[in-house]
Amino acid sequence: MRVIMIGGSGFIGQHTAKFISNNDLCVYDLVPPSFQADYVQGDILDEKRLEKSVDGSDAVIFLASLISVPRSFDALADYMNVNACGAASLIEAIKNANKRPKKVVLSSSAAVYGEGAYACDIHGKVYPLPRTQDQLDRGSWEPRCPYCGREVKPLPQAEEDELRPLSPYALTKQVQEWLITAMAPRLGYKAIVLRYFNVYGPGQRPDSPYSGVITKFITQAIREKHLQVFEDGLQTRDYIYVDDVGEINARALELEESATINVGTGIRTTVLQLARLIADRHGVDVVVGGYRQGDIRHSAARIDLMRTMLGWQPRMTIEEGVAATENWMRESGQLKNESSP
Ligand code: UD2
Repeated sequence: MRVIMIGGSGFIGQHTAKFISNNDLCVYDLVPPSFQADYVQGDILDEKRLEKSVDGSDAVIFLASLISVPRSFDALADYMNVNACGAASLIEAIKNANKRPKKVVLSSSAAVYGEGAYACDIHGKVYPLPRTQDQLDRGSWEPRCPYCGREVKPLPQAEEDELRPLSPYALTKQVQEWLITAMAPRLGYKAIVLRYFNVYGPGQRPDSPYSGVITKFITQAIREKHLQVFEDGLQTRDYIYVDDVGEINARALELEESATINVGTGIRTTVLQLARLIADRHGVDVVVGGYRQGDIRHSAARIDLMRTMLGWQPRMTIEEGVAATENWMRESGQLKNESSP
């Protein structure tokens, strides 16, 4: 099968490549991949060049996106251009190709759920309103029932839940989902939307203020700085190791039907647990306080579809994954430049 990975040179692409190496693989990206594959240098918005690369491919794995929730508030046009227009550009390319691909696997994000669904003792399943600036300034971190104002308990995020994106980033992922899914029957491909939860592991950029929290904390700990945990640290995320995600992408290529599937572990970890896990190994402090605009409070996946449709169960525990990530950061010399943030 000829597979084209668009935006395939990045963090998730390099781990996906290991699991699809038995295919005829092509990477379309601005920078060349670090692994063996045909390579076309190109911009996601260059429809003509994209069309040439897509033409004749059996499947597309679409990984080209800007990924930071906080940065998306300051770079609206970039996020709309790369993420939303990028997906539109792919569709134009598919539409105009002589031989269209039969499958498109989209890397979407759990961010599309926004704050997600919660359980209220009185009102059952509810969708809390986004936390207001005033609530956050007062340190009132937990979402509340929109009807009675009581604190509510987070439910696992399920694929059929309402989508209520809370950041420009999340909105662009929803646009990608909508475009890729809605155009599938018209253009004759199957759309497999994968909603990644918090992906981490070797290859993730550690040196930017917008890096994922795990590589950021490991960087701070190795540099003997304190770890800055936002809110009260009891917010939760579902962290999934990047090799697990790579294998899931490979399995998604085998699916014969369109589907939308969560990609997580189903396990909630508080940011404080994560910080302590890393801080204790290094003997550094954890400092709690402050908050980030647009952050949701709780996030964990319901993974029944991932199990049944992809036959998959996550392998790496957070302890093993954090250790493997730290080894990679040390061995690959990621932290040589001490002046970077
Ligand atoms: C991640 C992904 C995003 C999306 C989403 C899906 C990155 C950079 N972002 O967003 O693309 O797919 O997951 O669930 O991978 N935090 C601290 N201290 C810090 C930095 C972060 O306490 O110095 C907290 C932050 O407030 C949040 C949690 O750590 O509660 C995770 O933050 P993140 O930036 O790693 O990821 P998130 O969930 O915003």
